[in-house]
Amino acid sequence: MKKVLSVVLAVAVLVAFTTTVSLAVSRGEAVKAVTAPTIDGTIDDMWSAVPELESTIKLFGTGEPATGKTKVMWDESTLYFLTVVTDNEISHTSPTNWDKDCVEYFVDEDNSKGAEYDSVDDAHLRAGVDGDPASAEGCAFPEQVAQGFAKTETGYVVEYSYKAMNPLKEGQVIGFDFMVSDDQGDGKRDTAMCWNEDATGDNWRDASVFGEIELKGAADTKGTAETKDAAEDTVADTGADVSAIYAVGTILVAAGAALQLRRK
Ligand SMILES: [Ca+2]
Ligand SMILES: [Ca+2]
Ligand SMILES: [Ca+2]
Ligand SMILES: [Ca+2]
Repeated sequence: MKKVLSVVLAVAVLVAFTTTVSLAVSRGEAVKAVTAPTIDGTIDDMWSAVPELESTIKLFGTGEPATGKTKVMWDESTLYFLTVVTDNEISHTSPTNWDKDCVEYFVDEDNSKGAEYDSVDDAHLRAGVDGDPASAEGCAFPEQVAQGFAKTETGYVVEYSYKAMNPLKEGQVIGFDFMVSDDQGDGKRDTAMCWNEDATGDNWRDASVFGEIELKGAADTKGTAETKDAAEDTVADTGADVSAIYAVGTILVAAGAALQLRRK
């Protein structure tokens, strides 16, 4: 009986471990830009070497949301974002920024994860659509940002640059998230989709809920081999996959414990 009890306890501890160790912060990679992309809404060739981050986390809303895929590049002074959005109706009729179609970027350069924006290097950046001006909080504006926009058959493309508050360097991990908001035309936001698994809807005021991206070196000039690895790493690094690995590990250990019990 004692043995049964200790095995049950061991399994319970492992299950608890699995739950608490789940790493829900999304992690991705940015590629160093050898030359700066042109911020005009036309996708430069160099973007093809950058892994995608997808907005899979629905913060609120019902129905089919607008979704986006974002790529990040960087150099010593600047972060560059490219977001390809699927949105069947472009709308920026509302007088309030957050009720319009838009892409928002959230940056915490030193990844300090403050529960409030730190007034040092945290920024909330908003790219408007179809001539709607960009806006930004937590940084100087408009000197630090530039925005390009283009409509596509399935939505739109945003290209965006943000001049960093401090010099950026390879290997640096910055706090980051992006959000795609969608209005279907009545001037009220319908859905919002984020990249970071831990997103709470507070990313406009709380830098502790951002994901993380690592500033990697320039892409392999010969082709996509290095890029492919980077993309696979990005997927492997998400919290969901880490949780899955721990869950499988727990099942294996629990199965081992049961076997041990049967043997005794
Ligand atoms: Ca461009
Ligand atoms: Ca829309
Ligand atoms: Ca910070
Ligand atoms: Ca609406």
